[in-house]
Amino acid sequence: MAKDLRTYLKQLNDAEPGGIKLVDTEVSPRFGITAYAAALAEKGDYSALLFDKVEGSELSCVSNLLTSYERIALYLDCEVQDIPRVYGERLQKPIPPVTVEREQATVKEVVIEGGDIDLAKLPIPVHNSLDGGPYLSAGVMIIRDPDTGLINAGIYRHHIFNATDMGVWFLGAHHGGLIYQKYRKQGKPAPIAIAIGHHPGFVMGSVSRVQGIGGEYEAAGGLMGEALELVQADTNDLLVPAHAEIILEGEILPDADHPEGPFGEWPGHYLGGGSVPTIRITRITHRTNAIFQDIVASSREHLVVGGVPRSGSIYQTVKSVVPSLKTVNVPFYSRMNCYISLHKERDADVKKAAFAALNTEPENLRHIVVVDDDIDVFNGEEVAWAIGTRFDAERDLLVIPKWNGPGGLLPTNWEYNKEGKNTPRMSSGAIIDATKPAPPVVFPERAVVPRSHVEMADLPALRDLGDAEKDKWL
Ligand SMILES: Cc1cc2nc3c(=O)[nH]c(=O)nc-3n(C[C@H](O)[C@H](O)[C@H](O)COP(=O)(O)O)c2cc1C
Ligand SMILES: [Mn+2]
Repeated sequence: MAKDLRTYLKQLNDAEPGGIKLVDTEVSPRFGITAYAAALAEKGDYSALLFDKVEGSELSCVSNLLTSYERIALYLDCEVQDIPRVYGERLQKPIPPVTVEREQATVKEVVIEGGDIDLAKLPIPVHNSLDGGPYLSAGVMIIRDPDTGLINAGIYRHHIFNATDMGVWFLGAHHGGLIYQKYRKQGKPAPIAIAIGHHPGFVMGSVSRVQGIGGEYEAAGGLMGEALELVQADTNDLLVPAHAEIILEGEILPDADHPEGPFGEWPGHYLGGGSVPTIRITRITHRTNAIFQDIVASSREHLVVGGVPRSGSIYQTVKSVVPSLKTVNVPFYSRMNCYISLHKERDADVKKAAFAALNTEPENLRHIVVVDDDIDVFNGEEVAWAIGTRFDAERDLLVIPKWNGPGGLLPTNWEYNKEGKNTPRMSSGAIIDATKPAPPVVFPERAVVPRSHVEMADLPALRDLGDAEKDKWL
């Protein structure tokens, strides 16, 4: 059976019993879905949520699915520490997709066309209090480059305008926007499809940094460990994932720009917006009992889904410059940071590694922290400890003025004033060298209890204080 959202849900349910929670009371798509995730997050609980009854829709909705590194490690079949290496290696071994007949394509089980199309019947949430409306936040938009014929895929936010129309917001040099501009220059509509709900390897393949236009289907195959099955779209010449939960087909209109936003974005503020092109949906196909997949843009899930692919690419480039690299982490709690651990052989290793990382992800990275290989970069406390103990700002801080921007989604890339008019600006990058000096300099040893003795501690024998002890001491 081909891998899809459902095979992953089963894998997760088996590996992490209780990791998927069912909400079978009716919720409103307006804040009702995000309210559950927010209430759980306040308790430090990031369970996946399956909403069975969303007001106004017959479909269910899954949210909060990919909220932890463990859930990524599950489908990559590796340890958390090894995610960047394994992810990078899988991207280096892309697997070409295969095409199946319509009869085999589960996404064609239900077809909605013409006047029956109504986006309000999909459980598309309004996420945060000031959002301008419902947003499709985890749809993978597929578009063909008219010059080369190559198919490109990526996730772009879609503000729902009415029953058939939605916006599309492209950042900077993302291929989706570059391809759309080619159609627009010719005054032609751009045929597109949007896939909603699939295996995490497909979702993350589509947001991986693949060189050149196209290649995301192949990257998805590499991550899934099998060829992605595609099927011919009904209304245009695109090939779309045959086992997505839902496919929207339509076109980006060349001459119907529309205001969009506000929208709570991954840096946790309302960012982006302005006038964007309109997509008109002309057909919907979906599986029986389709599960709509949502990723709350301002939540941990977005940061895991967006950050892990970057860690994979950064691992590959840094490793080629500094072979003694141990691992890297673009942490889910601050995706503008990147933590790199390495076995320092010479002092120059630090800056070589940091610049390689910055150049792999120039859009979002601002702060590179380099630590020694005794520091676990997946543990923010350890990284903070290394900064506190091995970093001297005067000597070990390198500021790179005007590194990011201008504008975009980083709040620091804007100048704010009391009139409320924002002007795009550049903001700086920084390299924080929190490593010990390179050999032969001798630095104090880290204080630890001998490992062999830690392992001898008889933990199962521990018990609470009994009456005898209470009488004795309390
Ligand atoms: C949940 C999620 C939402 C995203 N939203 C947007 C978006 O609104 N606009 C955008 O340009 N990129 C967005 N991205 C990033 C792109 O999908 C990503 O950089 C992708 O690799 C771009 O592919 P492309 O260069 O082929 O267009 C998002 C990523 C994730 C994980
Ligand atoms: Mn691309």
